[in-house]
Amino acid sequence: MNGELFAPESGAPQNLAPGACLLPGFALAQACELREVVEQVFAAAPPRRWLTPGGRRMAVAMSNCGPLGWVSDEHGYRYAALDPDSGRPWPALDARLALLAGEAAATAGFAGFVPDACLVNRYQPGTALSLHQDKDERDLGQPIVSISLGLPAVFLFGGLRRADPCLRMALHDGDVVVWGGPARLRYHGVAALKPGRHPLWGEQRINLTLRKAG
Ligand code: MD3
Ligand code: FE
Repeated sequence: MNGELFAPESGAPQNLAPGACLLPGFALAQACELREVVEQVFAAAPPRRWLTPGGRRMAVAMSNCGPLGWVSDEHGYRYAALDPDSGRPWPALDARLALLAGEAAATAGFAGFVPDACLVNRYQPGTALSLHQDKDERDLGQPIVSISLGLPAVFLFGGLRRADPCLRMALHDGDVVVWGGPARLRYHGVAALKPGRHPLWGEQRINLTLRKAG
Protein backbone atom coordinates (compact mmCIF):
# COMPACT_ATOMS: atom_id res chain seq x y z
CA MET A 1 0.00 0.00 0.00
CA ASN A 2 1.61 3.16 -1.28
CA GLY A 3 4.88 1.29 -1.39
CA GLU A 4 5.49 2.78 -4.83
CA LEU A 5 5.91 6.20 -3.23
CA PHE A 6 9.15 4.94 -1.75
CA ALA A 7 10.29 2.19 -4.09
CA PRO A 8 9.07 1.75 -7.66
CA GLU A 9 7.53 -1.68 -8.18
CA SER A 10 9.33 -4.73 -9.27
CA GLY A 11 7.05 -7.59 -10.14
CA ALA A 12 6.67 -11.22 -11.02
CA PRO A 13 8.19 -12.53 -14.26
CA GLN A 14 5.82 -12.19 -17.24
CA ASN A 15 5.94 -14.42 -20.27
CA LEU A 16 5.69 -12.14 -23.32
CA ALA A 17 5.97 -14.93 -25.87
CA PRO A 18 7.72 -18.31 -26.00
CA GLY A 19 11.36 -17.54 -25.08
CA ALA A 20 10.72 -13.90 -24.08
CA CYS A 21 10.40 -13.07 -20.40
CA LEU A 22 9.87 -9.63 -18.82
CA LEU A 23 11.22 -9.13 -15.30
CA PRO A 24 9.59 -5.84 -14.25
CA GLY A 25 11.93 -3.65 -12.21
CA PHE A 26 14.51 -6.43 -11.81
CA ALA A 27 17.42 -3.93 -12.03
CA LEU A 28 15.88 -1.13 -9.96
CA ALA A 29 17.68 -1.98 -6.72
CA GLN A 30 21.01 -1.51 -8.53
CA ALA A 31 20.21 1.76 -10.27
CA CYS A 32 23.05 3.68 -8.61
CA GLU A 33 25.66 1.03 -9.42
CA LEU A 34 24.43 0.87 -13.01
CA ARG A 35 24.65 4.67 -13.28
CA GLU A 36 28.30 4.47 -12.23
CA VAL A 37 28.98 1.60 -14.63
CA VAL A 38 27.52 3.50 -17.60
CA GLU A 39 29.37 6.70 -16.64
CA GLN A 40 32.67 4.80 -16.52
CA VAL A 41 32.04 3.06 -19.83
CA PHE A 42 31.16 6.36 -21.54
CA ALA A 43 34.26 8.05 -20.06
CA ALA A 44 36.55 5.35 -21.52
CA ALA A 45 34.59 4.65 -24.73
CA PRO A 46 32.31 7.60 -25.57
CA PRO A 47 28.97 6.74 -27.19
CA ARG A 48 29.09 7.20 -30.95
CA ARG A 49 26.72 6.79 -33.88
CA TRP A 50 28.00 4.01 -36.12
CA LEU A 51 27.91 4.17 -39.88
CA THR A 52 25.81 1.32 -41.33
CA PRO A 53 27.02 -0.83 -44.24
CA GLY A 54 24.45 1.10 -46.29
CA GLY A 55 26.31 4.34 -45.56
CA ARG A 56 23.81 5.89 -43.14
CA ARG A 57 24.55 6.97 -39.61
CA MET A 58 22.55 5.24 -36.86
CA ALA A 59 20.40 7.43 -34.62
CA VAL A 60 21.22 5.49 -31.46
CA ALA A 61 24.63 6.31 -29.93
CA MET A 62 26.49 3.16 -28.87
CA SER A 63 29.37 1.99 -26.76
CA ASN A 64 30.39 -1.38 -25.32
CA CYS A 65 32.02 -3.02 -22.36
CA GLY A 66 33.39 -6.52 -22.01
CA PRO A 67 35.82 -8.65 -24.04
CA LEU A 68 33.80 -8.09 -27.23
CA GLY A 69 31.88 -5.09 -28.53
CA TRP A 70 29.38 -4.71 -31.35
CA VAL A 71 30.65 -2.40 -34.10
CA SER A 72 29.42 -1.28 -37.51
CA ASP A 73 31.04 0.42 -40.48
CA GLU A 74 30.81 0.44 -44.27
CA HIS A 75 32.08 -3.18 -44.32
CA GLY A 76 29.34 -4.57 -42.07
CA TYR A 77 28.34 -5.46 -38.52
CA ARG A 78 30.57 -7.54 -36.28
CA TYR A 79 31.97 -8.07 -32.79
CA ALA A 80 35.46 -6.71 -32.13
CA ALA A 81 37.82 -6.84 -29.15
CA LEU A 82 39.13 -3.32 -29.77
CA ASP A 83 37.28 -0.01 -29.91
CA PRO A 84 37.96 1.15 -33.49
CA ASP A 85 37.89 4.80 -32.37
CA SER A 86 40.65 4.42 -29.75
CA GLY A 87 42.40 1.18 -30.73
CA ARG A 88 42.06 0.06 -27.11
CA PRO A 89 40.11 -2.87 -25.62
CA TRP A 90 36.57 -2.04 -24.52
CA PRO A 91 36.21 -1.22 -20.82
CA ALA A 92 35.90 -4.31 -18.61
CA LEU A 93 32.51 -5.89 -18.02
CA ASP A 94 31.60 -4.91 -14.46
CA ALA A 95 31.24 -8.08 -12.35
CA ARG A 96 27.99 -6.84 -10.71
CA LEU A 97 26.49 -6.24 -14.15
CA ALA A 98 27.48 -9.70 -15.38
CA LEU A 99 26.05 -11.23 -12.19
CA LEU A 100 22.77 -9.33 -12.58
CA ALA A 101 22.46 -10.57 -16.17
CA GLY A 102 23.21 -14.16 -15.10
CA GLU A 103 20.55 -13.97 -12.39
CA ALA A 104 17.99 -12.54 -14.81
CA ALA A 105 18.73 -15.25 -17.38
CA ALA A 106 18.46 -17.99 -14.74
CA THR A 107 15.13 -16.54 -13.54
CA ALA A 108 13.89 -16.80 -17.13
CA GLY A 109 15.05 -20.40 -17.44
CA PHE A 110 18.51 -19.94 -19.00
CA ALA A 111 20.88 -21.24 -16.32
CA GLY A 112 24.63 -20.75 -16.81
CA PHE A 113 24.48 -17.63 -19.00
CA VAL A 114 27.92 -15.95 -18.98
CA PRO A 115 28.02 -12.79 -21.13
CA ASP A 116 31.19 -11.70 -22.95
CA ALA A 117 29.75 -8.52 -24.50
CA CYS A 118 27.59 -5.66 -23.31
CA LEU A 119 26.25 -3.21 -25.87
CA VAL A 120 25.31 0.14 -24.34
CA ASN A 121 22.69 2.06 -26.34
CA ARG A 122 21.88 5.72 -25.65
CA TYR A 123 18.56 7.20 -26.83
CA GLN A 124 17.86 10.91 -26.68
CA PRO A 125 14.42 12.42 -27.36
CA GLY A 126 13.42 11.59 -30.95
CA THR A 127 15.87 8.69 -31.28
CA ALA A 128 14.43 5.44 -32.65
CA LEU A 129 15.87 2.03 -33.53
CA SER A 130 14.41 0.51 -36.68
CA LEU A 131 13.15 -3.06 -36.91
CA HIS A 132 16.00 -5.59 -37.06
CA GLN A 133 17.13 -9.07 -35.97
CA ASP A 134 20.14 -9.76 -33.73
CA LYS A 135 22.11 -12.48 -35.50
CA ASP A 136 25.77 -11.42 -35.32
CA GLU A 137 26.42 -13.64 -32.28
CA ARG A 138 28.15 -16.98 -32.82
CA ASP A 139 25.69 -19.16 -30.88
CA LEU A 140 22.07 -18.12 -31.38
CA GLY A 141 21.12 -20.69 -28.72
CA GLN A 142 22.40 -18.19 -26.14
CA PRO A 143 19.86 -15.64 -24.87
CA ILE A 144 20.21 -11.86 -24.77
CA VAL A 145 19.49 -10.01 -21.53
CA SER A 146 18.34 -6.40 -21.95
CA ILE A 147 18.22 -3.82 -19.16
CA SER A 148 16.23 -0.60 -19.68
CA LEU A 149 17.28 2.51 -17.73
CA GLY A 150 15.98 6.07 -17.56
CA LEU A 151 13.12 7.35 -19.71
CA PRO A 152 10.47 4.84 -20.79
CA ALA A 153 10.30 3.62 -24.39
CA VAL A 154 7.81 1.87 -26.62
CA PHE A 155 9.37 -1.40 -27.68
CA LEU A 156 8.25 -3.04 -30.94
CA PHE A 157 8.21 -6.83 -30.82
CA GLY A 158 7.63 -8.44 -34.19
CA GLY A 159 7.79 -11.94 -35.56
CA LEU A 160 10.32 -14.01 -37.50
CA ARG A 161 9.62 -12.13 -40.72
CA ARG A 162 10.05 -8.39 -41.12
CA ALA A 163 6.48 -7.97 -42.35
CA ASP A 164 4.93 -9.77 -39.34
CA PRO A 165 2.78 -7.54 -37.12
CA CYS A 166 4.45 -5.90 -34.12
CA LEU A 167 3.33 -5.95 -30.53
CA ARG A 168 3.95 -2.56 -28.88
CA MET A 169 4.87 -2.54 -25.21
CA ALA A 170 6.33 -0.04 -22.78
CA LEU A 171 9.73 -0.71 -21.22
CA HIS A 172 10.40 1.23 -18.03
CA ASP A 173 13.40 2.12 -15.92
CA GLY A 174 14.81 -1.02 -14.32
CA ASP A 175 12.91 -3.48 -16.51
CA VAL A 176 14.90 -6.49 -17.64
CA VAL A 177 13.87 -8.71 -20.56
CA VAL A 178 15.42 -12.05 -21.43
CA TRP A 179 15.15 -13.05 -25.10
CA GLY A 180 16.05 -16.59 -26.05
CA GLY A 181 14.88 -19.83 -27.57
CA PRO A 182 12.16 -19.30 -30.17
CA ALA A 183 12.13 -15.51 -29.53
CA ARG A 184 15.84 -15.08 -30.26
CA LEU A 185 15.44 -14.25 -33.96
CA ARG A 186 12.26 -12.20 -33.76
CA TYR A 187 12.35 -8.75 -35.33
CA HIS A 188 12.32 -5.88 -32.85
CA GLY A 189 12.86 -2.14 -32.62
CA VAL A 190 12.23 0.93 -30.50
CA ALA A 191 9.84 3.81 -31.30
CA ALA A 192 11.14 7.40 -31.17
CA LEU A 193 11.87 8.36 -27.56
CA LYS A 194 9.43 10.86 -26.09
CA PRO A 195 10.97 13.90 -24.37
CA GLY A 196 11.17 13.83 -20.60
CA ARG A 197 13.55 13.96 -17.67
CA HIS A 198 14.34 11.05 -15.41
CA PRO A 199 15.56 11.95 -11.89
CA LEU A 200 18.66 9.73 -12.07
CA TRP A 201 19.35 9.45 -15.82
CA GLY A 202 18.22 12.84 -17.14
CA GLU A 203 16.87 13.33 -20.66
CA GLN A 204 17.81 9.92 -22.02
CA ARG A 205 17.15 6.23 -22.10
CA ILE A 206 20.00 3.76 -21.77
CA ASN A 207 19.65 0.14 -22.82
CA LEU A 208 22.23 -2.47 -21.90
CA THR A 209 22.19 -5.75 -23.82
CA LEU A 210 24.30 -8.55 -22.39
CA ARG A 211 25.31 -11.17 -24.87
CA LYS A 212 27.43 -14.25 -25.36
CA ALA A 213 28.85 -13.12 -28.69
CA GLY A 214 32.03 -15.15 -29.15
C1 MD3 B 1 14.28 -9.42 -29.12
N1 MD3 B 1 18.21 -2.90 -28.43
O1 MD3 B 1 20.71 -3.54 -29.05
S1 MD3 B 1 16.48 -4.24 -26.21
C2 MD3 B 1 19.81 -4.10 -29.71
O2 MD3 B 1 16.16 -0.95 -26.40
C3 MD3 B 1 18.41 -3.73 -29.43
O3 MD3 B 1 18.14 -0.60 -27.22
C4 MD3 B 1 16.91 -2.36 -28.13
O4 MD3 B 1 17.54 -4.19 -30.09
C5 MD3 B 1 17.08 -1.23 -27.17
O5 MD3 B 1 20.01 -4.94 -30.57
C6 MD3 B 1 15.97 -3.38 -27.64
C7 MD3 B 1 15.48 -5.62 -26.37
C8 MD3 B 1 15.92 -6.73 -27.27
C9 MD3 B 1 17.24 -7.04 -27.47
C10 MD3 B 1 17.59 -8.13 -28.21
C11 MD3 B 1 16.60 -8.95 -28.78
C12 MD3 B 1 14.96 -7.51 -27.82
C13 MD3 B 1 15.27 -8.62 -28.57
C14 MD3 B 1 16.90 -10.09 -29.52
C15 MD3 B 1 15.90 -10.88 -30.03
C16 MD3 B 1 14.58 -10.55 -29.84
FE1 FE C 1 18.34 -5.83 -31.26
